[in-house]
Amino acid sequence: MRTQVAIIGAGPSGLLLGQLLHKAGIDNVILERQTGDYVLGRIRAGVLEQVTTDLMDEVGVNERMHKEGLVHGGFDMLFNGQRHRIDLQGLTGGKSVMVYGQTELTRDLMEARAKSGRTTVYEAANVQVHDFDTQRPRVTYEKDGQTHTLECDFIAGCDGFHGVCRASAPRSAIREFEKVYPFGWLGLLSDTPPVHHELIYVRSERGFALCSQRSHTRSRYYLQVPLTDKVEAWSDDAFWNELRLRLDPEAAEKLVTGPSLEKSIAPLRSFVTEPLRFGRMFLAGDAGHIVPPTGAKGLNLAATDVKYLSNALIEYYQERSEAGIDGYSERCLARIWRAERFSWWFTGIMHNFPEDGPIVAKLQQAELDYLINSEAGQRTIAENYVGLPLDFGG
Ligand code: RFL
Ligand code: PHB
Repeated sequence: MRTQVAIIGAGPSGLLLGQLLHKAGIDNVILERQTGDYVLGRIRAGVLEQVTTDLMDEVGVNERMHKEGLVHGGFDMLFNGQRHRIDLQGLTGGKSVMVYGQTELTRDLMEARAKSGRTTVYEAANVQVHDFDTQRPRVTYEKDGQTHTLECDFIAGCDGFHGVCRASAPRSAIREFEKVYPFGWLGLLSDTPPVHHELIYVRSERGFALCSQRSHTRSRYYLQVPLTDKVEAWSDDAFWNELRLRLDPEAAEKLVTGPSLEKSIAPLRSFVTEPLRFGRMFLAGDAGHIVPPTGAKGLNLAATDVKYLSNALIEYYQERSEAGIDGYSERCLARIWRAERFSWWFTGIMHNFPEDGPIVAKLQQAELDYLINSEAGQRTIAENYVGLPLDFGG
């Protein structure tokens, strides 16, 4: 088989890249290790920045998103027992975010992919990338007991943090920056009405909590937990009791509980790979970087990476110019580091770091107190949360 761009991974970055290239008439094949249902079963992001919804508009996969997505013009921060609203719209000249689950966005992109007629191979085993340092890269994979070869012009590594593409880059050409946090997030999904119409980010002495949602009838909650905790040890009752203890009395009173549909623990990490290009192979999304989820940036960064990458590839095919692909890594990394900084900082002021001692907790409280009482402070949070413009910094 031959194609122009071989895309590894059918998560949001691979599917969105496939759609952007398809719209520009560029042939592409997606190879995914798992089944489609498995990919859809992963409960992850919930908050889309406007740049992401704009991209979904651009590829024409937006009908259900605009019908079912919830536009949020602000969110609450709870600390020292008090809730404070960050008025995203008022502080950013009218910008907002949209609450629409990654599962739904992925499902919409999968349906559009099926309609596009381009090839997607699910359950592609033992995917390996070859010769990306030459003009004629290849990808091999196994399907139904047979080995296949996909010849291509470029390889897009959209295969997430544990993927094969980054792992195949020569160690001498790659630099990795990593910070692993000493706690994880225990998430619970339930068919219960959200405790509040907007999100609540909670800093409490018992640890961070987040009240999020997927719809008016489906809630998503998170608790900061030690990395040693096992999800099996957390009964639904234990989760709800602990959440209540981290909320303010009004929210604790209002909280509607119910059986969990899903419960899992995710570790928190900041991670960046430099560069994001190795000859004719590019990394995009979680394959190249990870942010702690506090800033809700992971999926949005994946979307902007593939926007930059599709622009670069379209420029290559339409204008025979390599300027875009040459600049891809640097351009993406500037945006990635800004989001990494915000996510690291927001994680740092909202979580408990018991090993750092009581002075750090006091300093966190003082910082939050300053931010919330300063319009400049609130604006800094708001403009980063809604997402910096694509051309920020030139
Ligand atoms: P994905 O989604 O991991 O998809 C990669 C795909 O590649 C496949 N794959 C392979 N295929 C073939 N061969 C191989 N060797 C392969 N290895 C892997 C995998 O099966 C998979 O299908 O990466 P992608 O597309 O870059 O998307 C990134 C996002 O999924 C991620 O950044 C977000 O979910 C992060 N995130 C959030 N982001 C936000 O923008 N807003 C949020 O509110 C938000 N909340 C979250 C989050 C992530 C979380 N977890 C669990 C990590 C909340 C949580 C709890
Ligand atoms: C979610 O709804 O899963 C979610 C929302 C906001 C975050 C992280 C996760 O910052």
